[in-house]
Amino acid sequence: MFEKVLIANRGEIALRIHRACREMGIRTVAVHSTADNDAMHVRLADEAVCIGPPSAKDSYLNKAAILSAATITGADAIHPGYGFLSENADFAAMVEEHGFVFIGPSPDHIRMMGDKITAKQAAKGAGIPCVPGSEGALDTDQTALDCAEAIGYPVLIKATAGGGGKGMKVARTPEELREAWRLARNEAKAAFGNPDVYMEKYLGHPRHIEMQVLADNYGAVVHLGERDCSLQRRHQKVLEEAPSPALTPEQRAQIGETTRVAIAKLGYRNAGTIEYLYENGQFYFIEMNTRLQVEHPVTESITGIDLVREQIRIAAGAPLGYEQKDITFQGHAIECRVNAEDPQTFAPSPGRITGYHAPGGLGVRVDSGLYAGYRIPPHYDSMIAKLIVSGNTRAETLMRLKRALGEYVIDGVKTTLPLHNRLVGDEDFQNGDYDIHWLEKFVAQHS
Ligand code: MV4
Repeated sequence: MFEKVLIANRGEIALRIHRACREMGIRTVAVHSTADNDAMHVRLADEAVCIGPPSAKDSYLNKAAILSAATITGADAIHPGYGFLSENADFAAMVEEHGFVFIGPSPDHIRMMGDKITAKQAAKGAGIPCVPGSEGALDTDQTALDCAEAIGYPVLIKATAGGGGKGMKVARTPEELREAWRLARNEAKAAFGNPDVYMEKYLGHPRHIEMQVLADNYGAVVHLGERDCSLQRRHQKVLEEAPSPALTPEQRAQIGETTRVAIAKLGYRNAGTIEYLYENGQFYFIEMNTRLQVEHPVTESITGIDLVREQIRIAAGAPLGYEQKDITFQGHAIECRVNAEDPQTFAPSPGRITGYHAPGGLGVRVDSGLYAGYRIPPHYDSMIAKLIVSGNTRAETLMRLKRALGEYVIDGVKTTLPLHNRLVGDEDFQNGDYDIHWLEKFVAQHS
């Protein structure tokens, strides 16, 4: 096992990784920008190295500074968390070239899944159901028109270097498609330096359901069920739950087994998430995330498996040690992302936390680096806490969530807690009756 792990991240996820390391008897190295001198992840770690000024590109994205910090502290391995360098194949390769272990998949798998066309081709080849669409990139507008004719309108143009919704265009007619193809290519070129776009049949009202997998270095793979992440605003997830209110145990077992077998075929290792759109009882692959995800705690809640510990064990060369039949799902879990934002306009609200009280009690988990007196820097993502609530049933979880939200006090900055309070009181939400567009309408109604 590793003796020392460098955590190449900040905020709640740096704390989350530190906690897993501490329980495993592994020492931790925090890295931080000058804006994070007083951050909780720096205080808790065994050692801390300042790697640059506030701007992420000069600190948390500074590959050379992070590798230097690993060298001078004698770390064995680097955990990238989520965001920042977590899905940067070049960084993963550099980590290995410098003699450290990257706690994640191989650089080749990160690269394959980072390009949405190669990701989809790989998924399809491994037996994962995909959205009908173009074979690869659409190099001319005539290719696009022919493809749309074959699959039927409406269609969606997506950037191969995209993901997260950037550079997507819907087209309902050939005229719209010519324009969408041109615009999407220009946007993709400007945003990612790669103009390649591909096409999919546009699904009008899907849910966003993702499957969690764990794979060791010896071909063993398990799935840990799904998370329903349909509640998003502008491609930012707001609340996630496991299991999905839309699936039966049989549907879960079926898509889970298809996913598990495919991940084994791809020779993937470590933790991963396969994102699907789910509509009319059918699953359609859209992307794969090759990192730990923000919403991983809801899966931990219903499976009892510590995903970060498993990532570290796998990276250290340990076998999984259990099989699919050993994985059981118990109860329900919901995660609320708490952002330092105006709950109406979603404008960022950084600043000093003047008062802080986190909820507690049975089935309540708060992952956050907040404390009274902490100053939230303006340079990074606005997510400041995750409230994860679990119960034996969805109904019990909802009651407990309402109770926990009522206890949560964060003074000094605006937060999205009032949005969550409204959400848990909504009838559609209580019935699990929502798709990927539902939250945008909910937010519009309440502004
Ligand atoms: C789609 C889609 C409808 N049809 N693909 C948005 C982000 C990226 N991960 C994929 N996205 C979508 N792909 C087809 N063929 C609708 C979306 C989409 C979406 C997906 C998941 C969660 C929220 C969303 C909000 C708007 C659009």
